[in-house]
Amino acid sequence: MTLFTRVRRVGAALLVLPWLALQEARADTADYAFQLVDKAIHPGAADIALRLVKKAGGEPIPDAVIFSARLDMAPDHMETMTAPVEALPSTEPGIYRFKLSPSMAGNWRLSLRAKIQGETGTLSSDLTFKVEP
Ligand SMILES: [Cu+2]
Repeated sequence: MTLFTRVRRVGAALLVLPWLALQEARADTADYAFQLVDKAIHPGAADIALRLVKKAGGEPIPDAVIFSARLDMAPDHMETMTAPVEALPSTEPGIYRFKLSPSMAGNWRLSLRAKIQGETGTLSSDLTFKVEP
């Protein structure tokens, strides 16, 4: 079992938490956001880097635990079209790397759920970006 498989099982367990608890948790982490560092992504396999920052001040936040990551084409009304997301080792504090394998050009959404050190809530973050032909 890979680390990421285990991480995803934790994510699945957390998804059964009552909806209200999730809403409450999100308020605790509203001060944080993931930002896409890479801009050019093409169909196939692409290694990308995300920066996790505190919105006020923009300082990088290390050691967050991303327990769920889903890539789909919801922005182009193809929510059921998903593509693999693989977590890669981080190379610097506050940077989180993934291998994405989008199958076609168009607009994609990366949905992340993460725990932040010292915060009790769950950060729920959706990033949309264009995959160029
Ligand atoms: Cu599609």
